[in-house]
Amino acid sequence: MTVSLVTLEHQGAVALVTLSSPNALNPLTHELMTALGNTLQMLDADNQTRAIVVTGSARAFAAGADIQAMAQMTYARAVTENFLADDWQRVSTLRKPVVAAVRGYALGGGCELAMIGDIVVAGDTAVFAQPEIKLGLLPGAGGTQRLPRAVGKSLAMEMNLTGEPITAARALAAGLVSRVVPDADVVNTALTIGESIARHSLPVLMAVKAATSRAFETSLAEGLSYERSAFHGCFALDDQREGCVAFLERRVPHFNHR
Ligand code: DAK
Repeated sequence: MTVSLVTLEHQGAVALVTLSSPNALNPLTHELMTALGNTLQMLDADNQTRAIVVTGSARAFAAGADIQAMAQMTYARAVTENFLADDWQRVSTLRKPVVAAVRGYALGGGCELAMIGDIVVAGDTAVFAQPEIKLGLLPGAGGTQRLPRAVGKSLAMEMNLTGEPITAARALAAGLVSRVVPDADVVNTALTIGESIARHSLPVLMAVKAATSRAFETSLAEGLSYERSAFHGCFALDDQREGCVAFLERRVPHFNHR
């Protein structure tokens, strides 16, 4: 029997990708990460898709990397096989906007996968943690890098050094998530955000994502320079003219994504 580890649905220009491991905790096995990477890379290349929502089960967005596999791992193999690196590279290099819709546990790699989302929506019972320290490990996919950028040094250090979880309410206050809604509304809220994104011009959406992401990767002067170039570049697009003219004509713009 072939089990589909990832399910894909389309709602207009928004794709909904659901981690569907037989274990509802969605441990991020190599097989699951391969299926997720394949799906996300395909959507990133698909002209009809302008926003991607990633979610898990009602019990867990994901409970982290596969501890079974890590229990067997050696240093030599981790280094020579570049353990986990390729799987994660493929899910973290998307150019289209990604909304993570988190219900239940987002632990370790699950929290890091949520942070790959450009926007994170959480259910009110969601739990975020970087519990790797309890396994004799440190976070490996952004817990020491994206997390402090999202929540600041003190809370990131507390999470990484204690491994203890934070609630959705605390994640909201810290800036890890953009909204907290009832668990039952998480996916629909993320899809609504996705639809609101997908109304816009695809090349401009990609430019916004790239430029905003720069804010976490470079100096202010470099980031502002990048932003200005990207802004000037918009004047090469039909969609820029259409957007401005539609505003002046008091009508909805019809973007052609070029
Ligand atoms: N991996 C494998 N199996 C897992 C798992 C995981 N992460 N989480 C849970 N399971 C399995 C359990 O072993 C158990 O299996 P059976 O005994 O039934 O065969 C089953 O799922 C149910 O789990 P529990 O019995 O523990 O369920 P509870 O409701 O009592 O607890 C829990 C739920 C989510 C609180 C608990 O299972 C838990 O604490 N899970 C582990 C969470 C964790 O420590 N996650 C961090 C893993 S380290 C990197 C990229 C990524 C990473 C590193 C590097 N690179 C790009 C280099 C990421 C690292 C990590 O995520």
